[in-house]
Amino acid sequence: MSFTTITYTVEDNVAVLALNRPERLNSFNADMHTELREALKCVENDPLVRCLVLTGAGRGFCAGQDLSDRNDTEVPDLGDSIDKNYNPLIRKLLGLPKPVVCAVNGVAAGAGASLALACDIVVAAESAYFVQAFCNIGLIPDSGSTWHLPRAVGLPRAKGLALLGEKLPAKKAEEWGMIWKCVEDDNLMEDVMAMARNLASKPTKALGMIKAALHESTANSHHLQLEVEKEYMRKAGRTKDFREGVAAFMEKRKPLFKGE
Ligand code: T3D
Repeated sequence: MSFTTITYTVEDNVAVLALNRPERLNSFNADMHTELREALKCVENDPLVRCLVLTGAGRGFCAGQDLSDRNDTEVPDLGDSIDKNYNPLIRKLLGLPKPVVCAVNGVAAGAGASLALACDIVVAAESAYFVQAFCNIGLIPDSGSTWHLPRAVGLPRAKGLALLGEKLPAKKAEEWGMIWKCVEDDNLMEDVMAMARNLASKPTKALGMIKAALHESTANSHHLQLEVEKEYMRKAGRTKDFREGVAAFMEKRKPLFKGE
């Protein structure tokens, strides 16, 4: 498959998707949204893909919407843009029954920051930073940021970030619990790929169910969540990987999970 605004490769059961418009800090345009949809379909449907790594080409991760597409005199319907492009992208990532690791290689601004927050595990290079840039141009945080941010860092910090639109360095994002960890710039891809290969060797179906159960917990009472756990446990118990996990434990060997 050939793409122009992203790159997509698969190796060792890990798909690596890189946003690839470095001259615009990988900001989103219509073509990129179309190609992202195509690539995420491949991730979802390819049984060989058991983990996705999302990153950016060049010095930035993603600077949100390409503002040169918004620089005209017509009043745009941004709700339409959110509905057609951003919300489906975020929903797809959250609903993907496979782990998604985000390697934040540089600035993540606007919807680029929201994109990172929608991934399951976020690892950022030390020189990277996050900006809720929306308020700087008269917009509001989108792509799930108003949902993820307060849950990740608490309401007072979420408000500070969203209202001030200042840079949050990766190290501070780690201290605040907004991301999994911050690593030295030179180690970013090596660390992320090691993590991704490890995730890809785990029982994929169970990982998908863990992700879904954790997401569902945010809307459920404790009582209801116990029921959710029961149902996923029922499904997990029927997977081949569960049988393999128990057999390997009993035989004192390393399990060989196949994502089945
Ligand atoms: O519209 C809808 O559909 C609704 C949805 C909206 C979602 C959103 O994401 S709204 C928020 C949009 N994003 C921003 O407001 C961020 C704008 N960019 C910046 O604030 C800064 O560029 C950064 C903080 C991200 C990085 O700063 P810096 O100093 O490292 O780089 P720079 O010099 O500003 O940018 C480098 C180049 O990338 C530059 O081009 P040039 O001058 O070299 O030709 C710059 O114009 C371009 N660039 C950066 N961000 C964008 C962009 N071009 C278009 N759109 C961008 N978002």
